[in-house]
Amino acid sequence: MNDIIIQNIGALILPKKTEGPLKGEALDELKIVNNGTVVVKDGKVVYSGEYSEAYEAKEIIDASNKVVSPGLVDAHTHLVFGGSREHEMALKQQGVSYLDILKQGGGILSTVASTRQSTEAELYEKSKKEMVRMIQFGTTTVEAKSGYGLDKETELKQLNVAHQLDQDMPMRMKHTFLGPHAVPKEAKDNATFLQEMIDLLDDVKDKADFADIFCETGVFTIEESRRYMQAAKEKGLKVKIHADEIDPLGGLGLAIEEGAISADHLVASSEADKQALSNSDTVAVLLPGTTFYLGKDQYADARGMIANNGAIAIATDFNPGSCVTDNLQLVMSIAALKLKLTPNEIWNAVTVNAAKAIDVEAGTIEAGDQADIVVWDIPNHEYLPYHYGVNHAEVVIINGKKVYQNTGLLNVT
Ligand code: IZC
Ligand code: ZN
Repeated sequence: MNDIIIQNIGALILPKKTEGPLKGEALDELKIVNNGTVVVKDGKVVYSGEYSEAYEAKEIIDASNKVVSPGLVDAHTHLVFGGSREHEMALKQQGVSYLDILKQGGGILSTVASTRQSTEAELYEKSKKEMVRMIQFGTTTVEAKSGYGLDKETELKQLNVAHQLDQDMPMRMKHTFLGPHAVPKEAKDNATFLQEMIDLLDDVKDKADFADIFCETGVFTIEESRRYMQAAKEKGLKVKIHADEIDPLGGLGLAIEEGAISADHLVASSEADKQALSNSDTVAVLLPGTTFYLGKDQYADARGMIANNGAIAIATDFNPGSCVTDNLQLVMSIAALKLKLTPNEIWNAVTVNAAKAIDVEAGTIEAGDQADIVVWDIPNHEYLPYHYGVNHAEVVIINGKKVYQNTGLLNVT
């Protein structure tokens, strides 16, 4: 007997399974089946496609007038951290920039102080709450970065907490070491600190899938980033980079040269670097929620990157400073409004392409796939980015199990 049949699906979103990420015009291609059926058994998809009555199951979910999609993949988050930075909001209102706050010892360094002070149990409970919220918003796979320790003990503490959550929580996870996220106050100089983080790669390489670095004015240079990425690759880690978030240092070009699995942010990337995307499978992970939250007018040039045959993914960048939301649906709306992505491009960017950016088999609903599926209470696939800032997820299934259902109000008739 099957476990679940989702029946009469108004619109069933079926992103295409491909070897590499969807690039250029292919990003706008999305299969949508009207009146579809999905069948789930033992954690896997048994059938997905046109309406079928050939199956029986213990539970039937009627999805008439609703949309069903793969669970969302959030390919860039700073999930585990101590404290919060609401006091920075007033500074921002007074016009103090993100990098100036960091230079004054706030920003990332303020979160580093809180994370060092937090126990593993405290970090676990706090991050678990965020994961619960992510699941409620329809995210079923998440990448989690370290980077608020900037010392061996705390970086390992963050990675350990993330691995404990990976074991305990239903979501699928990927793990990233972001030791070179900022230069701590006690460091002698940038180069010495970077070498410490390179030396740490041996200690973290079994706990991380990726090594990441913040390449930015006042943080790490292009040359330092290259040194770090090459050292990480020698240890067998795939590499990522926070590139051209604020200043156009050339991080995207470096990522492509070094064969990074993703280059993230890319707000200020040069034309030449964007053109280089055409011959590369490096995924451009765009984080428009961050641009919005930093109050900037200039967003990443997603249309230009797609015109250059680039591969685009969209993620939240959930973190306590520059994008304090774990709602990927909201970021899908910002992607529509500010990056001018089409609904098809947006769905691909938060499913299959996001999965490629973190090297995970996710983002599709085909027979044999792990059954990570969301039922959305919306009439069609274009509706989600349109009706923004709210939660449209009605049922979330991870590994074939219903893990969330919106049960509505209490004591209201
Ligand atoms: O805590 O501010 N950009 N790192 C690089 C961040 C944002 C996270 C933070
Ligand atoms: Zn980030």
